[in-house]
Amino acid sequence: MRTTVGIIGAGPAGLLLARLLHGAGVDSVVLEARDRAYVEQRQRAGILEQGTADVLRAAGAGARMDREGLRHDGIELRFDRRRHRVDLSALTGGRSVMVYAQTEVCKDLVALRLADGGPLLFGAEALAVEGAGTDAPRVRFRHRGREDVLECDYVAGCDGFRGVSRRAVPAGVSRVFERTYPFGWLGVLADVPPSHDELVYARHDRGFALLSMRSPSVSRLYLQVPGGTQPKEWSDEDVWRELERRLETADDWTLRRGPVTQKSVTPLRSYVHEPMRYGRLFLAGDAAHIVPPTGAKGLNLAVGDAVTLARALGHRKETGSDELLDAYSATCLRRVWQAERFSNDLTALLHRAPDATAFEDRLQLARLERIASSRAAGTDLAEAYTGFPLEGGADAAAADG
Ligand code: RFL
Ligand code: PHB
Repeated sequence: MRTTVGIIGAGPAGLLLARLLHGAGVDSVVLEARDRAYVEQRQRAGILEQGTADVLRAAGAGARMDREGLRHDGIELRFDRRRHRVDLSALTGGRSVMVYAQTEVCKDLVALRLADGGPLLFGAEALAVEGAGTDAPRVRFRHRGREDVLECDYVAGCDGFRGVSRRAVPAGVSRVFERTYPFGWLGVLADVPPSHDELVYARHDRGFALLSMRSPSVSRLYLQVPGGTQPKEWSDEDVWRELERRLETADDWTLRRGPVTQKSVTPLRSYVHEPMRYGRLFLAGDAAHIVPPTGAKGLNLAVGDAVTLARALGHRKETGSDELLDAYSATCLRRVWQAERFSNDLTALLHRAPDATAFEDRLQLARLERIASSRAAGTDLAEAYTGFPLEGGADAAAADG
């Protein structure tokens, strides 16, 4: 099998890249290890930055998002039993975020890819990327029990944090920067209308809690839990009681309970692999970097990488110039590191470390007070939360594609 761009992984990064390349007249093959149901149903992100929503619209993947997604102009910070609304729009000159689940983004992009004529191979597991440093890279993969080879001009490693593509970068070239946190998030999905119309981020002496949503009738809730926690250690009753404690306010706000339909634990990690390119292999999304979910940045970074790579490959096709491909890693990493910084800061602001001292508790509260009382501090949070601009602009990028 032969193609111009071999794309490993049909998560948001790989699917969006395939769509943008199709628009730019660059052919590609997408290899996805899992089946379609897995890709479309895995519960993960829920918040799209405004720039991400703009990219999806310009790529022709925004119609259902605009009908069913929920535009949010603010978030609530909760601490000391008090509530403070961060008015994202007022602080950023009108920017907002969109509540639209990753599962739905993936469904929309899979449907478009199939309508574009594919190819998108489910159950096709990449085993290795070979010859990344040559002009003729190849992806060895297994599909329906048979081994096969995809010959490419370029390979896009969009295979997530546990994928194989990163391994094709020689050890002497790779640099890894990482931090693991001594806690994780227990996440539940519940069939109950959200108890607040915006997201609530709560700092509590017992640990962080987050109230989010998937739709007007489905809540998504998270609790900070110790590292290594198993979901089965928490009964539904335990989860609700703990959420009530951490989200409690001095006013008459109450938490609505409902049937829990899913429960899982995610470890928290920060990770960056540099460079994001080796020869003709380009890493995008979680394959190259991970952030703790606190800042809701992971999916948005994956989208940014896909846009930057699609633009560079389109430019190469149009002009024969490698200029944007050569700049790919550095261009992405500038934005990645801003998201790493923000995600780490917000995690530190809202979580309680197992060894936190009373002094550190007071500092957290002072920082939260500062965000609540200073327009400058609030603006800093609001700008980062609604998203850092894409170099070259989202519209320009998607219009290319
Ligand atoms: P993905 O989504 O992991 O997709 C990678 C795909 O590659 C496939 N694959 C392979 N295919 C072929 N051969 C192989 N050898 C392969 N190995 C792997 C996998 O099956 C998979 O389909 O990576 P991508 O596209 O880079 O997308 C990244 C995002 O999924 C991730 O950053 C976000 O989900 C992070 N995240 C959030 N991001 C946000 O922007 N906003 C949020 O609100 C948000 N909340 C979250 C999150 C992640 C969470 N978890 C579970 C980690 C909340 C949580 C709890
Ligand atoms: C989610 O709804 O899954 C979600 C929302 C905000 C975050 C992280 C996850 O910061």
